[in-house]
Amino acid sequence: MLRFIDAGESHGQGLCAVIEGLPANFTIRKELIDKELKRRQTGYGRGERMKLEKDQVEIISGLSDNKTTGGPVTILIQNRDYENWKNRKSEETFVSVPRPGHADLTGEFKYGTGNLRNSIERSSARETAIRSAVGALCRQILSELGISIRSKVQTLYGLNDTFCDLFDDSLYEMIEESPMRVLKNEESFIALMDSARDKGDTLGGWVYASCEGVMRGLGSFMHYDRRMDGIISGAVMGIQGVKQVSIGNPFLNFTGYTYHDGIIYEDGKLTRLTNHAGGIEGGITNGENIDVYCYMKPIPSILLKIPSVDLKEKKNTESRYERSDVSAVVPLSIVLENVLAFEILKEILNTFSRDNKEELLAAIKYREKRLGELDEQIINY
Ligand code: EPS
Repeated sequence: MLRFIDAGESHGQGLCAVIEGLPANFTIRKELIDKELKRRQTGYGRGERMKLEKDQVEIISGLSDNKTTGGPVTILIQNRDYENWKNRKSEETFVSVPRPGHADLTGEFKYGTGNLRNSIERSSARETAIRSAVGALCRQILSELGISIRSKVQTLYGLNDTFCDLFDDSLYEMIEESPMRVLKNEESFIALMDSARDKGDTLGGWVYASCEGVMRGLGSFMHYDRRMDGIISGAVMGIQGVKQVSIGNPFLNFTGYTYHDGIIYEDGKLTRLTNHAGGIEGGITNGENIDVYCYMKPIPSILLKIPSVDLKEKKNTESRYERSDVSAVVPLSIVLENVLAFEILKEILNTFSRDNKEELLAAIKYREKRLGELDEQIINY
């Protein structure tokens, strides 16, 4: 079983994760993890914090000669902003007015530490740095299995970008170069972001990720908690600020006739005419790309005032501003890719539980051979 646990606060010393259950003998390159961390930090709509941080990972266990040993891999990311926070007195960081929409108030209901700062620190989306690093490690293994994951921003507030095939390299190059991770309308997206910032407001939006090369047969309908769509959407909902998840494009209207993806037999293979199901049917991957869309709400740290309460003074007041981003849809796109990488690798290892690379590759090949034979038998069916 592949699992990880992470720890760390937004302005504490750093973030760390221990990843357990990785098969041995896969090469892991630190620079590829750092590259993902950099992708997550860049993009339009970020606030002042990203000018301070230069996220890089330290790997302190579980590798030998850059290869997994099968032991737990421990990774660390330092918070540079810690230097600015470590000597702050508790009166300076004390918070008693919750921001509506943030975890400030619900965290206090639950943990009752008497200082909202404690909930703010751990609930912060800063944690997505370490979660992305975990996924970035996993996607190096996925890449050896022929699986790749790409993403883009699909909407910002009411503004839509065009739909496209993320595995069209020339289009994807344009998305990777765009500070909004969009294909068209980049100027309108930037103008919308600027106008929200000028008004002291924030914006939400949809991002889209697609996973190519995922083998048939991951997940199961045998029990509700083994369904691949449930597993993926649960993990994606676990990203800070995410409020909706869809497997397959949620923006299109269908009837049964137009939705369901016709099955055809072509070039010795079973394939689909379309992929409206987003690569999952009956909770099991069908070999088409896994398409995931998710919506992030507008960030709750806004300059505009929203009614709130001073819990210490016990009186009505207005929400308090905390430095933040205008929108995190661009980093969400990268976080989504990496969260998907972990979940897909986890399900591969649930399906083909093996302790080292060679045995894992052989098990996958065996399944593919059997499915290849199944494809062939259809001719004589
Ligand atoms: C966040 C608030 C901001 C973001 C942060 C998430 O941080 P700060 O409070 O230090 O300005 O920049 O995101 C990150 C630090 C990051 O690495 O993504 C929040 O409240 O969730």
